[in-house]
Amino acid sequence: MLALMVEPRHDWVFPEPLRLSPELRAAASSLGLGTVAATVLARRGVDDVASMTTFFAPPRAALHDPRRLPDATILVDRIALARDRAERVMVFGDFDADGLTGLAQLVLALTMLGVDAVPYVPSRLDEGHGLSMAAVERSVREGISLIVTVDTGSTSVGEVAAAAERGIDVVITDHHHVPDDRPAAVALVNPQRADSTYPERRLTGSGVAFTVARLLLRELVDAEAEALALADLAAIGTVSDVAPILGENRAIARLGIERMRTAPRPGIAALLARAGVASEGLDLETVGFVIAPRLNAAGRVGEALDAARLLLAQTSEEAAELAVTLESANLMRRDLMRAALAETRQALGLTPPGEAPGQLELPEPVEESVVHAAPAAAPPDVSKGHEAPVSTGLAEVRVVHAQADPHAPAMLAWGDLPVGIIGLIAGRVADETGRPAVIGSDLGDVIRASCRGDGRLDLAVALDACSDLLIRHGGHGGAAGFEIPRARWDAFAERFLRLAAETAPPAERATLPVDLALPASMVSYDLLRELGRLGPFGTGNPEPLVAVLGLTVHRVRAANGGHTQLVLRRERDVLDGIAFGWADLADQVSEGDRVDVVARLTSRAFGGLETMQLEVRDVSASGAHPRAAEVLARARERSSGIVGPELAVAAPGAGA
Ligand SMILES: [Mn+2]
Repeated sequence: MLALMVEPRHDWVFPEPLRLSPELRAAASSLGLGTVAATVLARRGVDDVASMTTFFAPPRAALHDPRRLPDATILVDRIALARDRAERVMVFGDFDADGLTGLAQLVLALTMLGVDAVPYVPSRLDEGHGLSMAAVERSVREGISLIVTVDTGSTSVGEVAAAAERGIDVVITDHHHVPDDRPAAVALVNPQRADSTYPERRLTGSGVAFTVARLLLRELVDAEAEALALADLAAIGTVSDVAPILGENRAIARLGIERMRTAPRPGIAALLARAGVASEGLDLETVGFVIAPRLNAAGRVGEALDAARLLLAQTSEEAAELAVTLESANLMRRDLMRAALAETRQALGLTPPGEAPGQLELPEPVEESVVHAAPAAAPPDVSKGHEAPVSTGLAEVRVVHAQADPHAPAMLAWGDLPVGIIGLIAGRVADETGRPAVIGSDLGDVIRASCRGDGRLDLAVALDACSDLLIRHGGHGGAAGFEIPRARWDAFAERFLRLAAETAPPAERATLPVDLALPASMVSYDLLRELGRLGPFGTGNPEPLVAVLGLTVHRVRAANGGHTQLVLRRERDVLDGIAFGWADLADQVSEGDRVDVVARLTSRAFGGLETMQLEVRDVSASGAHPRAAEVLARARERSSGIVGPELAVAAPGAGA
């Protein structure tokens, strides 16, 4: 008799049964893909023969014609002119990983064209987002007559005008929202333009830069293949900006991974070596957890130009030196985050969460800036005058003011927190509490704040409703930012809390969408391999989660590093399982318990043997899910031939 039953940590959401058309099943089969994997793919929108064929075709086939970019012809002509006139050209890239990798691509492409390209990365603390006046002034001093922006500039009306007054042309390449009042740039290359006919609107700044590089090298020297070798950089920016890895972004990711695995450029090789990661098995998770945070860290602690130099490095000696700088920037950023987060948690009255040592760091959330998203461009010098020394010394991290109620409908705090990490802190607090979080950095008379949502309160709407209190604001439903006079913070907090309280209360348990639900007997190496073909996995195309039903705990033990190791028995054999960062699990299940698990299927090579492992995300008593019986019954009917496999929630991985 079971005294205690293990409680799942999430509400599992099983997929609805899906019937694949005979054509789609035939297409999948001819691609060597079974019905189960094809069903997962179809649920992700790859549900007709053409898109499935493209999905598995060589990635180059999914790249669009770069001449369809808005202002493509003007751009090509202006760069040709710069080359013919031997002009100096500044490539102005934003300071995050997307901007830096985009900048590196355009500097490399222009250099290949014989253009004198000067990289410029603005200071996050002093210059903020957008083309900066400091860059315009430097162009004047250094005889630069053309500025090409990357990942920024679509709202830089004043700066572009100021550049024009000084005889400097500006070409903008960007992927951010384009306001009605556009800057008067020579070209505005942005697939987000209302009149853009470019087929892919989800490119990031580095994706646009990649497409621009393809355009220039193809039109001016007929060497588009050279541009394809820049895909590693475009892939890093794409992952870092949390763009969906679908469509052209998926093609970029595939090309980029291939490049980084087989022939990483010196900077990437050095960065991976410093981090102790081998390039051979690199995937998008490596990019998101190892590469992008290190590039972003450089910007957050004021060393972004070093990150750009690293990406541009031509020798491994130069790269190794710069990788050391970046690694220490990353450590500094990590310490800073840790201290700031601990301080913020305490101020908010939150209990520290169960530490999960050994667990990989969470990926960095998207950084949405005020200026990026501001619907109307704010006057360029709004933030002048309060360039308070945002210290990176740990002693300076201090929360001045917070709602010290852990049950409040929203989490709000501000203090001496570096601007570079407030978005990260807000993201963590929102994740942890399931409530919207607003974290502000004290800039003197003004507080600059980052907000992260809870999936219910629309932050863009909420900030609009507070706009009379704010200096400026912008962003989306899930992530936003603003600036506010310090004196108005309390009024803002009161109104924001009321708005948050009006939205639905948080659900008791978070939901866990499951891609497949199947009896344990159907877990196989074939299934593992087929699901693996749906990668690379990332945002928009996550690694499939499988509900494996009908297992018996054969062995369970707490492992080092706060993990739990399991041996799970099915009919004739056992499956290995590991629950990372879930130490309590060892106390919640006992040998002999009948359980269902949600896991991703992985394999490890061990002494030359491949072993399958279930990376367990959740566990429940077997059969507790309301649809578990239905899944098992359907599988039984199927094996007795009553129901065709296409009707099933899950079907055997037979390709034929
Ligand atoms: Mn970007």
